[in-house]
Amino acid sequence: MSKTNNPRLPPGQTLTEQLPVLHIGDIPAFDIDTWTFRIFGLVENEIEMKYERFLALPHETIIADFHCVTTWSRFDNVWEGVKTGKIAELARVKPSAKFVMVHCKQGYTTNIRIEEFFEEDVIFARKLDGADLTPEHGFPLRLVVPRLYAWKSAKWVRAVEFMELDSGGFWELRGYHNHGDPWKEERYGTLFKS
Ligand SMILES: Nc1nc2c(c(=O)[nH]1)N[C@H]1C(S)=C(S)[C@@H](COP(=O)(O)O)O[C@H]1N2
Ligand SMILES: [Mo]
Repeated sequence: MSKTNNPRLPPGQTLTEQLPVLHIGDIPAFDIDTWTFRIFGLVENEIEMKYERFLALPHETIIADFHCVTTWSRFDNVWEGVKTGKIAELARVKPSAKFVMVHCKQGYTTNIRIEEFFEEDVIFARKLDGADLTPEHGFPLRLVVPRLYAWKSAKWVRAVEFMELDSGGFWELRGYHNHGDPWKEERYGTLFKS
């Protein structure tokens, strides 16, 4: 790890070369027969797809920096997968939807504002730096939201829920900031502030 004056490094962050592994709980096993990806809530067309169908969706690649609230950042991660806009097309999100809740195997959740969920660089990633995600980095599928702290980049994603009202995810309910913009150092929320 090294400190730099790199303008790409948000305040309080330190650059790391290797992508660290960080999560709560055990790494879930992947079973292609039981794995499903579900889109529900405020949508016209609720979807539950199997892995083969997800693989057949058009894939794209983004290159983005990754900033964890515990102060490490890794630059130029190459993520390949399906952009959130494609998912919305299939599900036909209702105009009343203003927030999403991302649900993972093992119960981890995180909430995101809908306009930020649909930014151009937000992707359900299957690959990192040209190789399939490893189990510890979220195989077979993780969300990547590069403009927010990495706790919003949920690993082992299984469902996305479209909601009208905001609701806290796992870390958002435990003191992390509800929004999490690394450039504004939105690290901790109001729950534990005096
Ligand atoms: N399902 C799940 N996703 C998660 C987490 C978690 O605990 N469970 N931790 C988050 C946090 S805090 C970070 S920093 C990133 C780390 O991703 P990495 O382990 O691939 O570096 O995953 C995020 N996604
Ligand atoms: Mo993190």
